[in-house]
Amino acid sequence: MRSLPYFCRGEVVRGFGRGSKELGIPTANFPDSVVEHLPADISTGIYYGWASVSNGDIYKMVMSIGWNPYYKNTKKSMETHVIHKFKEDFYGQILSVVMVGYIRPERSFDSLEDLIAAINNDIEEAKQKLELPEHLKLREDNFFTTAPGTPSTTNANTTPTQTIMNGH
Ligand code: ADP
Ligand code: RBF
Ligand code: MG
Repeated sequence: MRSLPYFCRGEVVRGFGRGSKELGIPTANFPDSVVEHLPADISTGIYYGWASVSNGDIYKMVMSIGWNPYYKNTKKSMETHVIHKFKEDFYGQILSVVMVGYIRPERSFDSLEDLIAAINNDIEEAKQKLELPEHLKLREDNFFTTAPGTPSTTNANTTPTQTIMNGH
């Protein structure tokens, strides 16, 4: 995938409300505008990388892009699980991510337990891979230090062209 690493940011919107949080794996969903801007060579599937909320700390993340075959969604989504325990929800805030590597395609599972086990494996793989020097380097990218905060009508920084961006 030529487009990796892929940098993007956008507002955190409400997702399918399936209670992923109750399963211990909340996923912050990006709006359609961000999903629609993905380059053609970023295929659906599971990715790992770095993420930060507003101008906060940078954490490891795993992301699922696609139609969630287990749930047979009709809408393509891009959902990020940040590998960190947050005290509060952050709907409406700007999530900045850099996708650095691909883990696997999306697939269906026989049970919810199997889906959760697969996601937990993805998290372990992400934690390991992100320790590689080439990946640790991206954590230091200026992209994160210049992240805009909460969207506001008076802040020119949060116009769509700047909240949605690609590092290439
Ligand atoms: P939804 O269906 O609205 O996406 P989820 O159950 O997936 O609901 O929960 C996602 C929300 O949980 C995020 O939008 C965010 O506000 C919050 N959240 C709390 N901790 C995390 C985390 N570690 N990673 C992602 N989102 C988190
Ligand atoms: N959904 C699927 O249907 N198939 C998958 O293979 C799949 N893999 C995922 C991997 C990760 C790392 C994450 C964060 C989500 C994944 N999902 C997948 C999406 C999942 O179904 C969604 O977040 C649910 O809302 C969890 O209950
Ligand atoms: Mg979600």
